[in-house]
Amino acid sequence: MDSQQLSKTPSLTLRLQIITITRAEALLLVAALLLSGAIEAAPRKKVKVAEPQAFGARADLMRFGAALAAEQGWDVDQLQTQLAQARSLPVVQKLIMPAPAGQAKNWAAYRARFIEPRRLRAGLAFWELNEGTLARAEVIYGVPAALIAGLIGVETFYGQITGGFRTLDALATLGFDFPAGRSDRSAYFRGELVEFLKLCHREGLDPLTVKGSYAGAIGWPQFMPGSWTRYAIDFDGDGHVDLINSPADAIGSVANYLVQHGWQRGMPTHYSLAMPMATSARAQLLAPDIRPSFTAAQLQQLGAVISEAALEHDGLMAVVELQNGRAAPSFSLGTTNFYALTRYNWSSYYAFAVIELGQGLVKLRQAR
Ligand SMILES: [Ca+2]
Repeated sequence: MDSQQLSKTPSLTLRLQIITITRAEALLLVAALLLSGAIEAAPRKKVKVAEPQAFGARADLMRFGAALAAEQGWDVDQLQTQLAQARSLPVVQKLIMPAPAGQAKNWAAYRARFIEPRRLRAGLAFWELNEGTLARAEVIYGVPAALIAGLIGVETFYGQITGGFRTLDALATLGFDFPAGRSDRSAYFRGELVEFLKLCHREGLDPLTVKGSYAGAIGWPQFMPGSWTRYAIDFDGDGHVDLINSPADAIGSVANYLVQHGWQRGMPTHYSLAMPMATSARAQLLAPDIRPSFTAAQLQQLGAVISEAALEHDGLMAVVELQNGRAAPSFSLGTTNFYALTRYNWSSYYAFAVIELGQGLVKLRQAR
């Protein structure tokens, strides 16, 4: 989730990467690779990385531990002993680097990863099992059950893929051995390590056993520790905020996160739109990226053709672009609620995957 924000810039669409080779060139390349056997081998090829190294009593981590223990009134030796067992993971350093250029953004391909039969089946089972909780979250927070179910499905396949990195290792690596070659976010990760250790203390978790993503996101909804502290809630009433074992806490926490990031009850996430032909008008419409910036009247003045519902929308909208590989891109109008979804993960593709997985689940439920 919001660990992703570290890699995000305000101009998402500007960062989209475009394949510049023609179809004929691509076919030739594929043929050549097939002949060479490289395609067979490519997907299995593992990136070689160095072995993990225990931090041990490294001075910077020990100073960090001493300061935190003093501030929190914890046992210094115990904390330093735990921290010394953190491992610096080269694979985490690799994963935090930006994706290599040259891959075309393709909404259909992205969508197919998430809106597919296995995930839909798992989502249906999740919804049935948690029907009352999802309905309660919708009543209290105004976030549709479909959207919460869609989001948890995209994040972790309904709790099945929550990440295999020890959170202590991930956060210590990024906090104390942040790789060179991209903007330094080590201070952010040291802050998350503090939040993680406080969270473990508060909830009685062993910091050496908690696992999550390479960036430190944890549990069913993949909250970073700081987000857990700020936005997670106890939604099953057992007195603990448990995003690792309680789907109910995850459901309530996702809804609360979205509300805290601007979600408004009853507002659609998006509307349809036909773009104007004029290049300058298009550029103006796309300039603010996914930040809602235009009224319905302004959109019309710039030559966009918008739906009846969008005409009546009370609030600002953004023109959202999804690239379709080498085919023409798709455009839609994102509302404040669409923007709230992208606060979870700063990507229009992500937000639409969440929305469409939710819609797929609704259809399946109606067809039962
Ligand atoms: Ca709970």
